This record gives sequence, C-alpha cells and structure tokens, in this order.
Amino acid sequence: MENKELAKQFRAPAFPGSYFLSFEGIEGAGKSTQIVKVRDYLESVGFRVLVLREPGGTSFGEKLRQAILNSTSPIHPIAELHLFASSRAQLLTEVTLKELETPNTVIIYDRYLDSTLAYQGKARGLGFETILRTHLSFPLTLVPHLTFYLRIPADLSLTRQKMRNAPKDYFEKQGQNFYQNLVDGYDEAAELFNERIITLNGNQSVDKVFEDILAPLNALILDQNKRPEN
Ligand code: T5A
Repeated sequence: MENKELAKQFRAPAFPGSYFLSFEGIEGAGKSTQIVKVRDYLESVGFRVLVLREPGGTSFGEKLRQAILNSTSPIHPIAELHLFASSRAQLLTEVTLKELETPNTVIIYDRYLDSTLAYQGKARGLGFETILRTHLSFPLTLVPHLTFYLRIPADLSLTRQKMRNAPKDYFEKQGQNFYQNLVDGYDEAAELFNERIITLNGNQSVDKVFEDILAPLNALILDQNKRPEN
C-alpha cells in the first residue's frame, strides 16, 4: 500500500466541541513558546486547555522519555520507534481520550506522530511506510484536527540551541546533516498530511508566528460546520 493510502487510515477523534492540536518542528523551532500563547488565547475564549508533551505525559511515558533522551549509548532506530509509539499509546488512552470527553476541551501536544515520521522515518532512515504501519492499531490511528509545523532552517536550530546553553540531550548531539534530514522529513510529512498540517515560517518574530497560527486555529474552533458531530 502506498503512503497516501496508509495516511487515509488516520483520523481525528470526534468529541463534540473538543479539539486535538499538535505542534511540530526541529529543536528550537519555537513550539513551547507558541504553545503558551495558544493556551492563553484558547482559555481567554472559554476553552479548557491541557498541554501534554511527547515523549512523556504519563508516569510510564516519563520513564521512557528519560530512557531515550538520557541514553549515552546508541539506540537502534526500531527500538526508538517502538519506545515513542509506546509512550504515545499510553498518553492517548490514559489522558487524551478521557479528557476530550469533556466538551470545550482542547488538548495540545508538544510533538506527535510527525516527529516520528521526521526523526525515525527520515533522519534515522526507517522510511515513512514503517512508521505508518506501526501506528495502524487504535489508538495510534488518531491524529490531531490541526498540526502547526513551525519550519526553521537547520542552522537556526543549532544557533538557538547554542544560545540556550543547556546540556545536549540524545538527539541534540547530532550534527547539521541530521537536522537537514529532519527539515526534509517534516516537509514530506506536511505534503502527505496536507489537510491537517499547517506549515508556518518559524523564522519570524514570536508575535508574527502567533498571528499566522490564529487564522487556521480560529477557522477550526469558530466554524460550527467544522465541529465534529458525534
Ligand atoms: N522525538 C520525539 C523523536 O525522535 N521521535 C518522536 O516521535 C518524538 C515525539 C524531544 C526529543 O525527542 C525526539 C525529538 C526531540 O529531539 P524535547 O526536549 O521535547 O525533546 O525537545 P523539543 O521539543 O525540541 O524542545 P525545544 O525546547 O528544543 O524546542 P521548542 O519547544 O521548539 O523551542 P522553544 O519554544 O523552547 O524555543 C527555543 C528558543 O528559541 C527562542 C526561545 O525564546 C528559546 O530560547 N525562540 C525564538 N527566538 C526568536 N524568534 C522566535 N520566533 C522564537 N521562538 C522561540
């Protein structure tokens, strides 16, 4: 089956008046910065908002997060893929699906499936088909209503990482080629899931990026016709 056909197996959850969003991008793209602004905005218009991060978000998932990001020895890409998918399945069932049952809830994920496509699928070389097939069982077939991909060039990621001056985790120790492959991987994911993923220029001021997020976000939450019916 072609990747386009596989991509059709993925669907957004249907809970009345509740939404699932994700933010994507390479390290330093500005995801955390924009998530805070989007959370504040959504709360100001009356939504209950929960922000969750991947890997992590549950006690099991946080253990997996430490296992991966603090690893000092190489992890096989297939092992990486299954660790991220395990953390994801747990977070979806333990938190996300339960919380979305409450109307007017927005769940925001800091990274989701598209990270696995870019990091393990493209940069680690497993290919998109392997990633998509691993996610074909429920609840891993769930995807957000909208994904905001903050696109920045590889060299800007490395510059922002240096400015932060924090110790490097497992992936941040990789070089510029790895980051270029990630950008290419995200671009391919955005093409494959072109209705869900909104690509934004992350190399602009924080306020301008937020302004670019607001138009598609408002179209989703304010347009009654786009609200799930059951
Ligand atoms: N991973 C994860 C996989 O390999 N596969 C998977 O399936 C999943 C889910 C997670 C790691 O795991 C990997 C990917 C990652 O390597 P993490 O600690 O969660 O690691 O790391 P990140 O999500 O990458 O978090 P970062 O903090 O590095 O990036 P952010 O959140 O995108 O960036 P942010 O907002 O913290 O901003 C970074 C800096 O830039 C500035 C900020 O002030 C900050 O200093 N900044 C801007 N500067 C100028 N202009 C703007 N517009 C700016 N926006 C932010």
